Amino acid sequence: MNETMETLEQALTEANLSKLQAIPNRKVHEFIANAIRLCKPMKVFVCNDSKMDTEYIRRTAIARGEETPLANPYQTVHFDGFHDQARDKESTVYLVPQGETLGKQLSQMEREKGLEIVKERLDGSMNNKKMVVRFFCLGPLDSPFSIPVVQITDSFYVAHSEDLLYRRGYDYFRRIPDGKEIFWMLHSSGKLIHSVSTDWKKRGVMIDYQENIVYSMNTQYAGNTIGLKKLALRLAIRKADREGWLAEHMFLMAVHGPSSRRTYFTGAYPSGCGKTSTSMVRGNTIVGDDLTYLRVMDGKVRGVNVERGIFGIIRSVTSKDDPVIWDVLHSNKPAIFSNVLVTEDEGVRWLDDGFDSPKSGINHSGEWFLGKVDREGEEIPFAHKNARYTVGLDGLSNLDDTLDDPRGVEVGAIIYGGRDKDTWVPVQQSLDWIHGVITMGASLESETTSATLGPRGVRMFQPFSNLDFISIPLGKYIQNHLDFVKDATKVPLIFSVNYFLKNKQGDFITDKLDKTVWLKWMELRVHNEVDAIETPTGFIPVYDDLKELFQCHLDKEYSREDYVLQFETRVPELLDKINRIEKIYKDTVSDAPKALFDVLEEQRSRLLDAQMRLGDCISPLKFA
Ligand code: SPV
Ligand code: MN
Repeated sequence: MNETMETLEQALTEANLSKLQAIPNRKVHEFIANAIRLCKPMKVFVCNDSKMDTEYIRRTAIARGEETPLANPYQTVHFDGFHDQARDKESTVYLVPQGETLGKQLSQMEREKGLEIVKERLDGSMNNKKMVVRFFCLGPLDSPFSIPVVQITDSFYVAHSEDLLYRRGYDYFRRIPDGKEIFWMLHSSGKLIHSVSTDWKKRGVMIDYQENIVYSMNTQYAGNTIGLKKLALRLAIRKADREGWLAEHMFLMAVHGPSSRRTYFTGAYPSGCGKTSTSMVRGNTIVGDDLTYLRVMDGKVRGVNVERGIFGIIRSVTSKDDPVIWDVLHSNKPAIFSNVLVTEDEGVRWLDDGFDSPKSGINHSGEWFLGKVDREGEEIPFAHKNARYTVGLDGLSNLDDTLDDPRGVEVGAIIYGGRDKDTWVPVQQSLDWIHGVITMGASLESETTSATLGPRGVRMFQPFSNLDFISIPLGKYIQNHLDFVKDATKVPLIFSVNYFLKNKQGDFITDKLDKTVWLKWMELRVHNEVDAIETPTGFIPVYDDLKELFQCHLDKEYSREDYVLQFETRVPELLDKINRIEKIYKDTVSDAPKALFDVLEEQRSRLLDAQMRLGDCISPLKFA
């Protein structure tokens, strides 16, 4: 008998072994056997797609204290460690084979050295725990987009979350051909006290792209542990690079136009900048809120949602602004809350939920009371700013009916948006594909938020909202975008949006719901049904069209003053931005395409020309 079978027979009960043997794939067996030898679990549970198995995962997450039931019997709450509340960019590294480099923008380590650290940290990491083995599919099943994934974890919370967020794939694994590329995820929460990872100083996410394996260690926060989310995205970007498609940090939605026309949009915004809320805007339908794969098929760009659920930021979710999510979170659909406050009556509260602040409860710091401070003397808010909800999309009243279409949907437009207080207008269309890729995607900047560890509110380079996950040299990634549509007969439009413009006093100058109008305007542009004004940085809306759209969709009087203030071309800020972006690419991206510098230079000279004629701050009416 070979070593793999020996390990599996020793570690698995007969029932679990037979579940595994029903998947006739040697590599699957080897990966699991290797993980068993390394992590030395007390027991192994192989989860199939049955209700019995998935219910066992949920119940065990509760029994082990990783989740706690709430008053609503369909809901639970999970807490991550006090220092483990967001994605840890610093400890996320690519393991790079000798002689290779991914460029200065990506954090990386010599592969052999990284694997030594992995071995040391995972050795015996499950010796008093049960290992869960799960099978999933990224993207719809049996589709050109499908990627099968094996997830191993010792966290039943992780396994349970994935059940809400991804398509079950045990049966799919039984029928995939032997040579099919598979992604492999191995996670251990490490040592636990009160169900919380304690070795967070040895936290790490290590991406061995040579073997398509991602290791996640000593952490529980979903963004660091849920293999199918950002860990698989990093592998998918490499696969997409090899195969000529794109793996993106984007929502996918249908914007509903006149006569119920549905036009599909993707949108890339950094975490915490309105991506989920845009995909949920009233009067439209959602396909996905976070991850999209894009391929050119029969000359058209088509996209799918990689996931089937939402791991969303709960802060500021209110019944008024987010009625669909609000309803799901108050229904009998399964939901996991994380890092919210649990009240005495087993309800949950989150920041800016529209009610008076609570005085006490349980949160990620334990027993919480008003005025509680951390070790540094900082006041602990009643819930974490990055508190989240995990739900399946199937509970949403605005779910688009194409979610599981194996061919995906035709994409009419792509949006790039960041958190930018002083530069970009609320919405504009790029001059063409290349201009959009370079001046919007590759030039995206955004202020940091609570979705990652570290300081907040700092303007950072965030190309394509995907920098945290890009796993190939950045210049190559940009070139792939430029080339992507070369065989397309219909090229999607590219837009930028900015929901975060402020006036000199520091107040936002657009309303939260105004994105409704920007979406409707973009939809009309896709079909050439509305005019636009050409400015040095792109096409912006005509006042009268916006006025009508505001009236029609928000029942709001939109003033010419607001329009002028929001859509003025801020030349000095735009020139500063070009200088910043150009410098980053010159200094840190040795393979940046020449087109990038050319397109930025053209934009600079258009801006300088306009500045000479019209001044620093140019009213949109002057371009009309
Ligand atoms: C994000 O931070 O972009 C998220 C949540 O969507 S995480 O799972 O942390 O990636
Ligand atoms: Mn995200």
